[in-house]
Amino acid sequence: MNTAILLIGGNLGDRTRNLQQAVQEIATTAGEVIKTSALYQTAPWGTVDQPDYLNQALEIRTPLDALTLLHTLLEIERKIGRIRQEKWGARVIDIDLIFFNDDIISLPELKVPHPRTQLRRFVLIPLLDIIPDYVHPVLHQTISKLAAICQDTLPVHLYRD
Ligand code: PH2
Ligand code: MG
Ligand code: MG
Repeated sequence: MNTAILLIGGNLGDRTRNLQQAVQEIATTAGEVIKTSALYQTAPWGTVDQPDYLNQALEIRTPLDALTLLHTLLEIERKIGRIRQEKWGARVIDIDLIFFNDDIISLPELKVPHPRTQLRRFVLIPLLDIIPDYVHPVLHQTISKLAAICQDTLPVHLYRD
């Protein structure tokens, strides 16, 4: 069995419902959902001219290897209605693989740990809820430490429906 950390997010349509559907699909096709963070409303990173996102971090236990998991997650994105357009543009659902065990993977289609994890509060703050003491396998610092030193200032707020 493998432990994977995912970040899900979206900023179009019924955001809460889309995240809920993603969690449900992940549970049925990718693996058991062990931990879920709170939902966070987050300012868009990258391209600013788009609505705020909702983001949530998940820990799952999965029998799938990393590439099979990636393809399974992309299939779930398609099922929920994602149309891939511009990089960093608005989307109904995005499911990113952040960590996979303590593995370091560098393939054209998959980089793990996700290379921009430490630069983004919209990733680090949800991760703090579920794995504050996890040591980043490349940077050798905990999520708590990475969150404390992160230079990103974009707002991330606990979301209440
Ligand atoms: N995802 C992006 C680009 N920008 N900004 C926020 N706040 N949340 C995201 O999930 C996000 C983003 C590309 O995947
Ligand atoms: Mg993403
Ligand atoms: Mg993605």
